[in-house]
Amino acid sequence: MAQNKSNSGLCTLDLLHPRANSSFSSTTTTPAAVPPSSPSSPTPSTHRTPLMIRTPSLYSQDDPITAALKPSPSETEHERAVRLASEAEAKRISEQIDDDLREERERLKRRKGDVKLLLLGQAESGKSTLQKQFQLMYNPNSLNQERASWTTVIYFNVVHSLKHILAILENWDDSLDGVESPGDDSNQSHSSRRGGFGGNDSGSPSPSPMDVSPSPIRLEPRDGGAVQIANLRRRLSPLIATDEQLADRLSGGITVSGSGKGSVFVRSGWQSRTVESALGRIRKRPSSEDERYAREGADEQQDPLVKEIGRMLQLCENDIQELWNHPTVKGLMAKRKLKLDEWSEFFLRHIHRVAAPEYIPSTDDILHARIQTMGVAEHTFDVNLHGKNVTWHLFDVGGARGQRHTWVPYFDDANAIIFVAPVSAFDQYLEEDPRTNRIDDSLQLFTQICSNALLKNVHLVLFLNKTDLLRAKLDRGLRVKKYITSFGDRSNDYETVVQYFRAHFLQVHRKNNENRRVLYTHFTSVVDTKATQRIIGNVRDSIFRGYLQSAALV
Ligand SMILES: Nc1nc2c(ncn2[C@@H]2O[C@H](COP(=O)(O)OP(=O)(O)OP(=O)(O)O)[C@@H](O)[C@H]2O)c(=O)[nH]1
Ligand SMILES: [Mg+2]
Repeated sequence: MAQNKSNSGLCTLDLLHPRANSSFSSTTTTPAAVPPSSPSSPTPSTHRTPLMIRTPSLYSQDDPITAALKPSPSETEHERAVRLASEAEAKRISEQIDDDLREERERLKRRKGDVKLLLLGQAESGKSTLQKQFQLMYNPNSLNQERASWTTVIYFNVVHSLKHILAILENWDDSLDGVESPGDDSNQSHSSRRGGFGGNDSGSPSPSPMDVSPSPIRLEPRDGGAVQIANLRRRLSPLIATDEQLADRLSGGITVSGSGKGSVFVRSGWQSRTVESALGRIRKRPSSEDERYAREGADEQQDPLVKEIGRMLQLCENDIQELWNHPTVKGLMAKRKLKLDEWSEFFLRHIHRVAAPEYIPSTDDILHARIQTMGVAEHTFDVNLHGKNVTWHLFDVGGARGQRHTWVPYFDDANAIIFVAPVSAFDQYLEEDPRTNRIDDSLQLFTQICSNALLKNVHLVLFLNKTDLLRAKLDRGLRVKKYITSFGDRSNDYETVVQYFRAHFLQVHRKNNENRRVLYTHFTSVVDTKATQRIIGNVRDSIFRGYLQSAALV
């Protein structure tokens, strides 16, 4: 559920309480509300002449509020009926508020013993992917329930990637003959700072199962290649045109500025809202049929839009394969003139499966799917350790610069933070600020977290993430020195590079560590379920030890 802390704190609730009671209960005329110390207080039958039978008391005409709310002496029967009805409604609301407050107080009391864990880090660092790993580990049923709704995201990722490829190709139509040499990386200095990504920067380490069928036609570079791409563009255009509808479906019509890639931000709970919004557009099915769909986890398939795009993908699969395997596309990628995000490459490589009829995303697909988090999303699950059941609240935040102000209200009662920094991003720049190198931004952000007074006692864990993509980039020959000059002439191998980045984060921590707290560091690839779940187990144990000590439970 998306949280708005400023509206759910004790302070707000305490202010509401007395107002609700004072307004309503002092004016009610039902016998239950008559104060016991006021035997002569009005009953419904005496309401017409209240002044005559009321004795001066705390509850009577001395009280200006009571006086102001007093029925008029000339009140008609009809007016009286209306007034009584509205008083009854007011009482009902007042009682409902009391019930809500009682429930909220209970919830807060229960929450006191809970563990609150924040996932922090820049956009695309892997926070939501890590959250999915927690979900898989502690609440796998919930991931199954929302499995079908990920189809919309994955279709969006595919359509958006195709749109991006065709947009880049548009600018290269005139010079197709210059890009026929995949592997030629001589022109890297021309690479834009728009934030291209590892997947394709690093190239596919091995040909994908889907890459086996080469483009059926080998055309002359200039004219033939251009004609072939023009034909593909024409045939794919109805599919590409669904990009905005899909974005709209996912975001619920909310657009967030500052996302240059035209990506979509979603608030937590989007999974059920996407389904609801789809259901609202179609005729209600008989309940038995509904159950069957729910059982099969195929609710999302009821969405006519998603269904239609599934059908289009099926029809376009060969065209997508042809575009993806086109020598021009491969050449532009090799020259880093076309930069695709890691998820784009992942889903294009698996297009045969994604475009299949009745496609349901696998767990691996869900881990690779990309959708930006807006605000703060809370996920709750129970963790049993040494026979003790403790509720954990995981707060997954939006990492883009425009989202970071939403983190602060969660700082004051956090027990632990996992800070996620993508070490593969040494050659990438912020989408929000193309002048800022991503590693640099992560270090700045980590400095702010380490030095924040509200967080000085919080258990701190650092995930140096996307190590798989870092390894692939280095294997492909990308040089760290080119992007981070301070790296100097160190060896460009994986071990040297990760230790170099780690040392920088440790230094930030050391310089901002008055409380001498420990920093737990892990090298991670959070799309790797087995390795990540082992690390989550370690993190859970270390957080739990600190939690038990601070809660004086041992
Ligand atoms: N290969 C690989 N991909 C990763 C890894 N971690 C995350 N990704 C992918 O990177 C993309 C972005 O990850 P998210 O978890 O959505 O990033 P985020 O930090 O939640 O981003 P915001 O919500 O915008 O703050 C997704 O497509 C993930 O599948 C990793 O370790 N390796
Ligand atoms: Mg996220």
